[in-house]
Amino acid sequence: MFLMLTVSHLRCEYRINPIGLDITSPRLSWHLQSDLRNCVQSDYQIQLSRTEDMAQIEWDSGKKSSDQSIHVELEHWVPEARTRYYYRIRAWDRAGDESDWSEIAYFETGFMGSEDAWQAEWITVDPSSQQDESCPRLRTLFELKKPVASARIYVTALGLYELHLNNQRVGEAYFTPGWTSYSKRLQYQVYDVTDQLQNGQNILGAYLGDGWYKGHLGWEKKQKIYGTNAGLLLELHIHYTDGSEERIISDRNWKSSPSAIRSSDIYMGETYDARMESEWQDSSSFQWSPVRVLDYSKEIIIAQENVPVTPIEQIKPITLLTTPLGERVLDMGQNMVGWVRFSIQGETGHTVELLHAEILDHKGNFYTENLRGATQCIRYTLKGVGVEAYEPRFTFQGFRYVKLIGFPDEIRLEDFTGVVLHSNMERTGDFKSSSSLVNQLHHNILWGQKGNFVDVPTDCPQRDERLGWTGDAQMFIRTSSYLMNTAPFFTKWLRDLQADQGEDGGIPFYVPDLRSSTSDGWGDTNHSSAAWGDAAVICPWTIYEMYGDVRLLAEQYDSMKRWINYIHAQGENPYLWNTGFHFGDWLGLDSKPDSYIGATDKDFVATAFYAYSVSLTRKAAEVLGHTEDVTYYDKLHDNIVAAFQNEFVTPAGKLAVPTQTAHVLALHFDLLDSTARKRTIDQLGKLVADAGNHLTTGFVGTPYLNPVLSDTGHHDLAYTLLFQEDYPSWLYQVTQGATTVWEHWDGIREDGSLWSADMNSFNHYAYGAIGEWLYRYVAGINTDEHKPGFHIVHIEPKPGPGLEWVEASFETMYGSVTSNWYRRDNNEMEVRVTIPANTTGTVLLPGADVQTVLENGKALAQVADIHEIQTQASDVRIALGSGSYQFTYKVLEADQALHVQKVETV
Ligand code: RAM
Repeated sequence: MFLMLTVSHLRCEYRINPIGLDITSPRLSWHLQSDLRNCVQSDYQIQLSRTEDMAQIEWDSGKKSSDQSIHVELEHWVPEARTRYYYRIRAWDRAGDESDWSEIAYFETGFMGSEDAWQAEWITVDPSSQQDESCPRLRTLFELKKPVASARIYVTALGLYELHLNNQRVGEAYFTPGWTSYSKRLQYQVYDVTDQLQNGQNILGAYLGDGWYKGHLGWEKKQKIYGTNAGLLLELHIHYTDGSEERIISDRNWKSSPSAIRSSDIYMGETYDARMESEWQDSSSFQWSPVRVLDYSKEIIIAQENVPVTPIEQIKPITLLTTPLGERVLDMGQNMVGWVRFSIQGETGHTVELLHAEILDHKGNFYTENLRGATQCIRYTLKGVGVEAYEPRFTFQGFRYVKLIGFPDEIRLEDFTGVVLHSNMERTGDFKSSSSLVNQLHHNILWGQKGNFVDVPTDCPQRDERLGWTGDAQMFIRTSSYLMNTAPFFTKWLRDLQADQGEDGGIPFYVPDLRSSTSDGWGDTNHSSAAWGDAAVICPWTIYEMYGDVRLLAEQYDSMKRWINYIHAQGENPYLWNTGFHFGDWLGLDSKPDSYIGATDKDFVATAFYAYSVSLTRKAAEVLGHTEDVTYYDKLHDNIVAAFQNEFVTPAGKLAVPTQTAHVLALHFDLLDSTARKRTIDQLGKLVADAGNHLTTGFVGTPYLNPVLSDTGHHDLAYTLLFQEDYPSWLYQVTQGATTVWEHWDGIREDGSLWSADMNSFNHYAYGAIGEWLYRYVAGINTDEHKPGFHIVHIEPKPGPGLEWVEASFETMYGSVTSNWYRRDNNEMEVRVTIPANTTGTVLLPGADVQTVLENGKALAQVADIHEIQTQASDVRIALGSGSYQFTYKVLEADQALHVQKVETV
């Protein structure tokens, strides 16, 4: 039979065939695909088996009448620990089609908190046998005498580990076990090593690196923040074909030795002496000495929550430069994060160095001052045998330029490869337009995400900081969730946020929080800035909207409430937040000279975010059915808004804080009555005009600036801001050759001088939050907060002066949404959209007359698949089912917003 309906893209907890889940009710999601429009799932069936042939069905949902196809739980079923479950799904749609069974996917559980978990012991190097700073190796040897059916390694470390089994690296993940709030939560990973075992003798070992656990961390460059000893905890579980099981565990019988990795540090780089390399089985360079058992908690160990960091792509240098100072520098052509893999041939004992920098200074020399104390240096000493290849493992660099020291006279570009590493999130968004500058901006935003989503959302990936700043995360979370599937990434981070939340409900400036992990404890000024701490609310809410993840919302709800309670308890008036330290509109251009803090009154910012977080927490309460809380937050919100108006709006309705950011926040958070709103909208237009049609906003105002302009009738102005190429603007840095987004609007000034080296990152995603406006407004792809996760897709393209076309796509949990629009000569407009199966959509055709719109050449009234047509002002709104549609029409002459002026693009 020819099937038109298919089920594909099987995911468990957002992941393809995950192993090591400790979730009692894992959620399954799938895509439905149909050749027909208007496809809605009527029923589904899920079957689960312990074998891939599905011979014996362990659990069967039966044909279940439901349109749910994301986050589906398996009712009345709990998985067993350390078990792989295969699953397949089929579906029926309302048109009566039935799909075939999907391909088979699987998920596998971890220890699930079972009692026999972690029989292994924590082991570490005995300090009496290793005094050097090298990364230790720990190993064990064992014999296998029977055929193996399957084998898994369960492993974690204090520090970072890299496992080797029979001289092969295990798995593809780097920087494992990942960075969490280590004293409270430490992830373990699970590897399927069935194929790496061999009959007879086997050798299993691990390198241990300092990593975030005990290497330099934070700008104060403290070491050993979480602990002093790198340690390993490992169990290898072997299932033999005869049904028996054996465990090889880390214990006092393991041996340790120093290694050729002479030192390694996330900020500082790696030093490697290849002369000291030795095979795992031999002891030619080092003695293998007894290990020490470490007394360390196993209670805090949790399964891996985030997707792992892996090498994602490779780039080749575009050229080799010689700078005016005579330095030999590779240009990778892209500010990237990861490292350089290189090959070299030379004499034994010769040392080469690679230094990494983001930019060249205005004279063209290699510039590293903005790295502050992070040396980012790779030092390699040759063994002198043939061609040697090297890449580091326990460090990463943020760089575009690589200074080569000690390399042979002749340098071949092909000997160098940039290895880009980041959390391996599925790419979901794509945006192309008629403007190559805007496309480059999109590229820069994407690379800002790649470089700063290395297990934790960081502010920067190069200097001695690289911290999970809460404010930056909330600013960029929606943009990042258009670009990639960030749900597991933020799930893990939000749990750390919750774990590091103070007893009083305060939220650290960055998560994982370093200070609460040291004996210094909480100081007065290291937590709970407005717009930073609000990440506790904005982030779970955004993940809920983007992925329909109610579970995460429920899990974070208590943390959200506690954050609100914290604010409520500050100051004398419980409805204003006018006490404490705040970053304000960080790096706003209207700041006093030499200040990082923009002109917008900090109490204004704090109170505005207070109201906003209460409004989102109220929504969360509604979703979660906490009706009493809904009433409470409603009232609280009213009181805050009243206090805000009393404090910051004149009786005549003028906003008393005369900055762009203040106007943007008051409008976006809906804090004004209609008179004040009208005046604020007009005044915002004037403020932007007074600044020569440029922005003056910092971290807090910028993310909402263009959305607010588009929402309040200043849409053309939003386009004007987008297309500015002189300072300050998004495209200024693009025209300066940026390949990532900068921390400062004027990181490199028009005269070539640089912002102070004490804080000048060229890879910082905060201002990249404009990406949200590109997807959500320009392409117009939006979800519906009442049907989150894009179960209803709203497509409202917003053309404007300067763009002739846009082609955007976004992979939702249900499948791919596209929104393409083309503004042709003669005012012809074409809008092509795709709504995924099992969702419904609305499409807004801007400047359209319902009489003249054609869908695939047919008048709208004749298109059977269209559910409803509404005319609103000069727009036509169409409600429709899934499928691809092509609308063409002539734009109404009067619609000014659509007049396209061609702008010069480079
Ligand atoms: C700097 C960075 C970071 C910001 C903090 C307040 O460290 O700019 O992004 O969040 O300051």
